[in-house]
Amino acid sequence: MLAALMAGGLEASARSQTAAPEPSSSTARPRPVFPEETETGVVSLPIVPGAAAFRFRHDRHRQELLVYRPGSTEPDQTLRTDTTEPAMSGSGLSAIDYDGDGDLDLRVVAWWGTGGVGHEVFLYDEARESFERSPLYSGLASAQPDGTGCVTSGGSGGHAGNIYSVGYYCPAGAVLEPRWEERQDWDQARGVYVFWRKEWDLDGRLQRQITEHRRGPSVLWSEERVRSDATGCYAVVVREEQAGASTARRGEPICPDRPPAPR
Ligand SMILES: [Ca+2]
Repeated sequence: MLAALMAGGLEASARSQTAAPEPSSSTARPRPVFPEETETGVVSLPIVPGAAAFRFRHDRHRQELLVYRPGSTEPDQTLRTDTTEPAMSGSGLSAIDYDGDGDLDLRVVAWWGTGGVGHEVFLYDEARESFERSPLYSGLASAQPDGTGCVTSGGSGGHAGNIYSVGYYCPAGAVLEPRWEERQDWDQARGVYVFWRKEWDLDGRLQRQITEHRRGPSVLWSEERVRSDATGCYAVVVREEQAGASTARRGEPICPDRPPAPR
């Protein structure tokens, strides 16, 4: 599922005709902090709010990120940075709170292109005063943490942003689980963009699924499936646009004979 993200625009999502569920927290979305580049290559970043800044030196050639705790003159930690491309500018290093614990975490640009930008992410562990690579958040396309540990992630695959995939993901143990995902592809045979949106509940059950055939600003055809908690079945409504008139009809309900397999 995450692989799809790599191929597929956050900006495109903003044009979506369906509203995304808001994160449960009212916390303001964190913003990345970029260090001031220096001639020596040693840069400072605040990690723990109110405390002295850490210093870092990223050697892209050796793929090493040296970490200096406040007051240290020698590196306290060496992190491996598996980066395949040069940063767009500077060291490629910045800090943002991924996991929502209030401390900033490190990220290093690992790849970038028209599909977005991917980072190697290192979470700060305040108890250990050290950083650890996060397999959970590393490599996601254009991930934007929302301050709760969840991230929006996705990328554009072309057609001026009309081909894209984007989703909202939250940690569940060792994986990120989707809360919603959207995707739009071009269907050459029909000459339409096909748009999908799926929404899951907190137990991982698919609650709602929308499929649309879009041409320009018009939705020519759509199908919406909504799950009933009482029956476990999905009510189906199909809408069609023909000769300027819109029709809607109920389809046969879809009743999975067993609950969806855990993802
Ligand atoms: Ca953090």
